Amino acid sequence: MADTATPNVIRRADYAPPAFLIDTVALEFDLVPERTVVRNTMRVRRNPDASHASNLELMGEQLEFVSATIDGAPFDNAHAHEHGLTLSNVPDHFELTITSICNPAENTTLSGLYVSGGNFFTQCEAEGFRRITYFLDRPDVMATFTVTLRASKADYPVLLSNGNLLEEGDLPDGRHFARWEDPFRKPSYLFALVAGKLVALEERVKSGSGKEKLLQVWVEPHDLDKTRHAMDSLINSIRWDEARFGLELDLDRFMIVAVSDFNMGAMENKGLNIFNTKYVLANPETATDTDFANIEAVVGHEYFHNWTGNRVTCRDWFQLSLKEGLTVFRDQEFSADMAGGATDEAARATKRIEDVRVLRQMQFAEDAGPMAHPVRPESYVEINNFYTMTVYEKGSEVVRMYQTLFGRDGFRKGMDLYFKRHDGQAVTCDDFRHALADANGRDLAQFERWYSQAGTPRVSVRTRYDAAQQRYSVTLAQGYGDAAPAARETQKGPLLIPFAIGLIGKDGSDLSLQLEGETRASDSTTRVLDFTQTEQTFTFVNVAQEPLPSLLRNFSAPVIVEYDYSADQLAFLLAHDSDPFNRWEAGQRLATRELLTLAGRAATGVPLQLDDSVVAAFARVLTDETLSPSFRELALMLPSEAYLAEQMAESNPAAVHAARQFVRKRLANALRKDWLAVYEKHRTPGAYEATPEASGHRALKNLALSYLAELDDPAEAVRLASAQYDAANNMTDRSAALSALLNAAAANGGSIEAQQALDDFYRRFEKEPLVIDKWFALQATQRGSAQRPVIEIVRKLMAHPAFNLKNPNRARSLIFSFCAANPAQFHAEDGSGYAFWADQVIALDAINPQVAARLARSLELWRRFTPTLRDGMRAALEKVASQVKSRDVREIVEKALA
Ligand code: B3K
Ligand code: ZN
Repeated sequence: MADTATPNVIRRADYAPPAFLIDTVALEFDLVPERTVVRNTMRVRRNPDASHASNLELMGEQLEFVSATIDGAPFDNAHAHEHGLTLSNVPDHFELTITSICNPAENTTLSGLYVSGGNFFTQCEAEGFRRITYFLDRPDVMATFTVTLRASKADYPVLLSNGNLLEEGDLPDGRHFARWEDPFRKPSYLFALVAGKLVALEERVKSGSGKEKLLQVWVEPHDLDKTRHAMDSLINSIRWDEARFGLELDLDRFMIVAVSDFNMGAMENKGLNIFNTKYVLANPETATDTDFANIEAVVGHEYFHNWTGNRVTCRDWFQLSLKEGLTVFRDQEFSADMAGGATDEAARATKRIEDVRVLRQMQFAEDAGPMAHPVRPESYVEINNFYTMTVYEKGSEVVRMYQTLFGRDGFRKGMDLYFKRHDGQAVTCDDFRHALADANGRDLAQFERWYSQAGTPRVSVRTRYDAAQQRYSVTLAQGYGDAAPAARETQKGPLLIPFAIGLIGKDGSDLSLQLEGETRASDSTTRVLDFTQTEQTFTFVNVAQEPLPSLLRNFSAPVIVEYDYSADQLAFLLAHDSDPFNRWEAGQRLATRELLTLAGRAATGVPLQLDDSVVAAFARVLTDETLSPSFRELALMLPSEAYLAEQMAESNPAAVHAARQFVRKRLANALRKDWLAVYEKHRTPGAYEATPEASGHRALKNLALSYLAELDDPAEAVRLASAQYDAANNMTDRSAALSALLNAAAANGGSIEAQQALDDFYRRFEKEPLVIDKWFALQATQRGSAQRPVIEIVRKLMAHPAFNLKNPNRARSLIFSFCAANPAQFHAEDGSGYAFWADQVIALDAINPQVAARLARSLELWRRFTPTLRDGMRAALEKVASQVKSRDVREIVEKALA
């Protein structure tokens, strides 16, 4: 219904090849902030594989058309309109030159060519190139680009574009130029230019075949001391892609540029990656361990796109996961290898747990609401709304399943075949699947459903032990439960689910596994079952004792497993499972179940109590010195409030908050001595090191501090946190101490120590925008109280001189942090959070639709909440729907209300 009511729905089924192709592009830019002139000369020809069209329809937005010539002669049959330029009755092949003007200074959308901090930057994916010049701005039109940049030499001493620098020199009137050439054909979304006052950290490395490569990380001069980690991450990425996939850097030069105004994380433009400063700049004083890890992951991600995305690109935007799912999988594997190599399963598991936590909290929620869509969507109104958790994170899980099915070597064979077949092409998710299938001699027709069906699959498990026959049967049944309407209409049949399983004996060790019909037990104590039918039974034989099943080891498929474990069984798995992921999972299941029961009680006003056995299970993890600190930190962290609220039949954020706080306080008070001991033991004195080990110690120590801040008498925690704040030589410890002080003070409406630390933090880092973002975010996500609701603090901060709605990082640090990461305060019964949300979506809509649309999504699950909250959210959504202008926000709110 939404589809017919909304105009301009783009459908996958309507794909048609372009009527014309463009082989070469020569761009000339005269860069002036308010009035940049772009001259674009293209070699155009009719596409032999498309149906005939007499007109050439070029896309263009927010451009002032100046002139068009064909083969050097003025062309009068050119008609400029709101969406582009129509050239009527064009020849079969010709050289087309178009001159147009754009206004980068006024471009607050940060899509196309824009000015940030006095420098020029571009962002073209998905459809920003048409805001720079008229073009066939679609990924299946691939051309080679030459780019000439001209600008004032004093104002823009550095002029960069894709590929290799051909020449540079001076021009009259204090201007200069640079000419760049990218030897590889590419779609327009990978075009980039940068011009301004920037400096670079440089390094020369030899690639696998012995060729020398120039690597540069470009930043504003005062940030040069924060580039080392990004450079190291880039070098590690280059080495890793050679070693793991045999993929070499194909250009002589590879550049990363940091910009502080950026809509997302980073962009993989060919040879000229443009990054949000957040994912480049780091030193121990300004960046946390998480920041260091994120920088490594994002630098890797964008670098890996050079092959998965750039050399082989997408035929159309419905295939987005072809490059994004695959590249997320590659960056996850890179980070895991960097942390634990190929064999340290415990270290790899830390990364896996973090990734799965994000998937379950964010992607499962997406799949349960009005924006639910398959990994390969069927339709969209605004493609920028489909850079989603489903396309990225579920897409990555889909790619991971090939590796789970075929092993690392089989996966590598599939990748090799994919590049052999498709290098230089714009292809589809089907092409990728066929390469994996053919390289491994397996029919993967059923696997296609992972790309076309939305919703989170549920696998329910029944087990039966026959002691006399020594047989253990596991019956798996798959379905989607009560799926969201948007998901339900895509569901056609059962999936091929690689279901990894182990069986655990009474002493906690793995039993050997032999399936019925096999002549002997397999070497591995984990088996990946090919689960392909709606219901299927797998029978293990020679099972001498009744085992405890360890299900979906290492999270072998993006599904929800339903199995009725007792609390004792979960505690046993938490203590013994040889699969580190499932050890963590057992603790999470135990905690989730307990927390949901408590939230139900809190919702109806019944007093809360926590079973001693749960406290005991946590105590064992806390004091188990054989477990790595990072694992303990993950295992002792309770599921997030957002995740828990989503699990309730009717989401009740206040009840979830009450329950979770109750458990945190109970664990804090009951295990006070242990938390203190852990706090002392895991300090990291001496110089800061960003290694996984050191950051594991800090994570566990700071988790202990956060629990200590929950004590009924927090005086000791406040003393420890203040001392840690003052003595910290790194941002991880300093921000954790500040957060502990804020939360310890919340119940009393604030404290002197917390206020002093906040003021000190601001003064200390006034000149570091990324740290000031943290200062805003810490306040927006802090715990509130009846006397001091966080909305009041947020409103006040909106008027702070350092707040700036136009800067996406700053908007995210205050507004998104409050609306999306502080559920108990945002969902206040009085609707104050929703009113604030509506005002901000509307304000952002006029500045930057992409950022506004992201914020708009924080109410999409409104139907799942309690009646009062539901009414408040609907009213706010209706208000936004009646006022927004952009296609981006309109799609989100209309889908939410439909
Ligand atoms: N490909 C870009 C995302 C572009 C988003 C456009 N709205 C970054 C990435 O995934 O690597
Ligand atoms: Zn990407």
